[in-house]
Amino acid sequence: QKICIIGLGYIGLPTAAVFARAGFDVVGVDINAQVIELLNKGEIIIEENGLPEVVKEAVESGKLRAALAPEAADAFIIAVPTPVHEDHKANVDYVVSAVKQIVPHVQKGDVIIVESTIPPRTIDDVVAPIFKEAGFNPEKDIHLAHCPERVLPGRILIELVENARIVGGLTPEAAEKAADVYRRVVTGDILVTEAVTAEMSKLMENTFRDVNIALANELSKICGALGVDAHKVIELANRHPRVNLHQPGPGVGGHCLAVDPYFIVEKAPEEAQIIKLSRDINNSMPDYVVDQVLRMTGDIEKPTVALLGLTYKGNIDDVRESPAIEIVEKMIENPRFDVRVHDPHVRGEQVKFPLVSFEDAIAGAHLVVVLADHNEFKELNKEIFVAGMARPVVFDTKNCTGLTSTDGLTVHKIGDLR
Ligand code: SAJ
Repeated sequence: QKICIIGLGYIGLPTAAVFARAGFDVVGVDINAQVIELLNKGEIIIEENGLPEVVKEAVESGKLRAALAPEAADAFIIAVPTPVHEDHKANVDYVVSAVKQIVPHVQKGDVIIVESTIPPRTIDDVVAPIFKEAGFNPEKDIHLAHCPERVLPGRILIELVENARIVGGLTPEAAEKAADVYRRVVTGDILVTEAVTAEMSKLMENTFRDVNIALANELSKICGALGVDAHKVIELANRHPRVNLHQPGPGVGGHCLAVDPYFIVEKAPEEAQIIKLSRDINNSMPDYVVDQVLRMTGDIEKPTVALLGLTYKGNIDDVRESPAIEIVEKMIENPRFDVRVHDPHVRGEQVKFPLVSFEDAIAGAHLVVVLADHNEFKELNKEIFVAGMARPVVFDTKNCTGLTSTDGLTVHKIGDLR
């Protein structure tokens, strides 16, 4: 069986590799010529555990190759981004153009799967009509489905195979046909439903997490105002068998949690109250962090502040929608600070400001702010800071370093300043 996958990013590429490993003939399509050229040599530019090896093997076996244009196949999988516009409305342009791109190659009986996250009703109201216009009966001639990806960056190769998978068809038959495709690679349960239910389920998964993180962030602000240790409260409350408070932090980033809830708000603005407020609370965190930094350094005329970690979470190289980037930019703009930035996972060309080594970042600094929970930062010990900094103060916004205030070192967490 042949599969054509449109979009070779964080989802499309591992998906292509996993299907190739399972014996499918896979052609991966992307608009980025560099990605195509590299992939055909068995190389990739994204960082993901285990991915380089699986891709290399798939390309060498001849089961995976890359091309700039789609080709006829038995199944098509669309894995392109769905960004949000400035006004927080979903931008499904990439999905629409991917669908239009494959239409000339689609034959009756083919399975067409959209994995990209899409607002509720997009399969019914946007994708199906494109096939109708092209002369297909979308309910009879083809099998159209939405199968949202639910993998966690850093664990993509494991979760692609092991997670339960929602398969929502435009028709029950479409759902079954799409499910058959995933059954060849997925060991988790395949959950068959309607397209619109699949769309809504995917969005609610990420919304659930975003709302819960907002609750944790609000808790940390409340604790800051009342002089209570938020992390201790979370630790203790979570010993209740039915409570699972999430972790506060410098904000919510990435291309999923910081975006998907808006797709629901857009479709039901009157009803989606908690969802909207949660987005606002999480978006307020970078300013809150900068405020805390100002208070920690208020007594120094032009403090040197080392900012460690730029990615939206630890041990990845992805800076999309990263609150850390927002914090860095706000601090660089503020003439009060002398800012130095370091991230062991980020390359200089990914960001608009200079990056320095860890040693250069902390040398002579008055404050270190940890903004991502990379493993590298979890291994740092007190002596490194005491020896290198002008004033050894660490603001651990991710509560990840394991450092506590002891002789010679002051450690702050989110929300611990009154
Ligand atoms: N975060 C917190 N506190 C927490 C947990 C996370 O502040 O307690 C922050 C992280 O630092 C990060 C953001 O939230 O900035 C998002 O990170 P994440 O690890 O929660 O999730 P993503 O965006 O990497 O991946 C999510 C996952 N969704 C869920 O866990 C419900 C993943 O399974 C989805 O496939 C992915 O979104 C997606 O593509 O939709």
